[in-house]
Formats: sequence, structure tokens, C-alpha cells
Amino acid sequence: MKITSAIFVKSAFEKKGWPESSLPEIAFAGRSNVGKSSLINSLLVRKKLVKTSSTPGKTRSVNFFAINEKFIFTDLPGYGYATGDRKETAGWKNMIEEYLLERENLKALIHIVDVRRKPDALEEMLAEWSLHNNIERILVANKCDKLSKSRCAASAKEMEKTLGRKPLLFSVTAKLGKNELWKSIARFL
Ligand SMILES: Nc1nc2c(ncn2[C@@H]2O[C@H](COP(=O)(O)OP(=O)(O)OP(=O)(O)O)[C@@H](O)[C@H]2O)c(=O)[nH]1
Ligand SMILES: [Mg+2]
Repeated sequence: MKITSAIFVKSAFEKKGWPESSLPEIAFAGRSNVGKSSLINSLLVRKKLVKTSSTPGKTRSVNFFAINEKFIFTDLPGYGYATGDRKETAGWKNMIEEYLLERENLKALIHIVDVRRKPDALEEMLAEWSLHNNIERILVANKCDKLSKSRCAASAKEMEKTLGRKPLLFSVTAKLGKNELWKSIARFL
């Protein structure tokens, strides 16, 4: 995909703040620190369009980006930033659920996980929500540069059982999986 323009549209903390649009929209969701924002930057070949940080919990709102004036990428807030904070998790759940259920132009969800981590209950819940609500979902296992090939493959196999589909193996750092992911996304645009 040739990226001719990638523009930050806005940040929203609730439905009222969502931009009005009929462009096809692709959302990126997952636990805090899995690399959602970095992955969006890597797809767009923009280093700093989406804010990333070594401190997890950077993305606290829903952030909309217009690409090539043709479609929208949405960076959803991560959860698990304050582990064990129930209020935090509840806020995340509400924000994500509202977005997934009510964003009419949403075409697909890119569900990002860390290849090194065993999926947790909220990750399984995200998989179930999308299934029950007929939301198309692409599963991406990021940070594959951190494990050997065989351990990545083993983790992918495990995820197929817990998260309902085979993940696409990805690494922002090693530039792995980008063409494949673009191909999968393009089917929804
Ligand atoms: N080794 C490695 N590190 C990565 C990769 N992708 C992202 N990171 C690092 O992981 C950290 C978190 O990345 P972010 O993109 O901010 O993660 P996020 O999922 O957007 O986090 P929140 O906004 O808190 O939900 C940063 O230090 C990134 O540089 C990868 O493929 N490999
Ligand atoms: Mg982020």
C-alpha cells in the first residue's frame, strides 16, 4: 500500500467525540504495551504520527487517523496499565465495547497480542466479543524479534486455541509481517 497521506484527525474519550465519517475504518486493539501505536506507525511508514512510549498506558483515548483520504485507522486505548486496577479495566471495557458495538463504519479489528505472553481473560473476551458481534478480526502476534522462530510458532499454535484464530506473526523492530498484514487489511477497504 502506498501511503500518500496520514493525518491525525482527533482524540475522543466518548462517543460524542468520534469524527463523523463514512470512510471504512480499521481499529487496533490490545493490551497496553503490545505495540499497537508502534505497529500503526510501521504500517504507515511514519515514525512519530502515533505517540508511543516505553511507559505503558500512553494511549488513553480513541485516536483517529485518516489515511490517503480513503480510510481511517483507529488506535484504541490499551488496558492492563495499572494492573489490578478494576476501575481502569472497567473504563477500558466500556470505551472499547461502545466503540466496537456502535461504530458503524468499522470494517475490521486488528487484535494485537505480545507473542511472548499467554493471552489473558480480557484478550479472550475481546476475541469473543468480536465473534458474537460479527466483527471481522485479524489476530497479530507482535514482538516476534524477541523469540526464536520455533518458539513463535509454538506460541502461535497455542493462541489459535485460546484466541480462536491463527495469528499473523509480526515484528515492528524486525519489519516482519508488514506486507502480509497490509494484504489482510486491504480486503476490508
Ligand atoms: N522488541 C520489540 N519492541 C517493540 C515492538 N513493537 C513495539 N515495541 C516496543 O514496545 C513498547 C510499547 O509500544 P507502544 O506502541 O507504545 O504500545 P501500545 O500497545 O500502543 O501501548 P499503549 O498505548 O500503552 O496501549 C515501546 O517501547 C515499543 O518500542 C516489536 O515488534 N519488538
Ligand atoms: Mg499506544
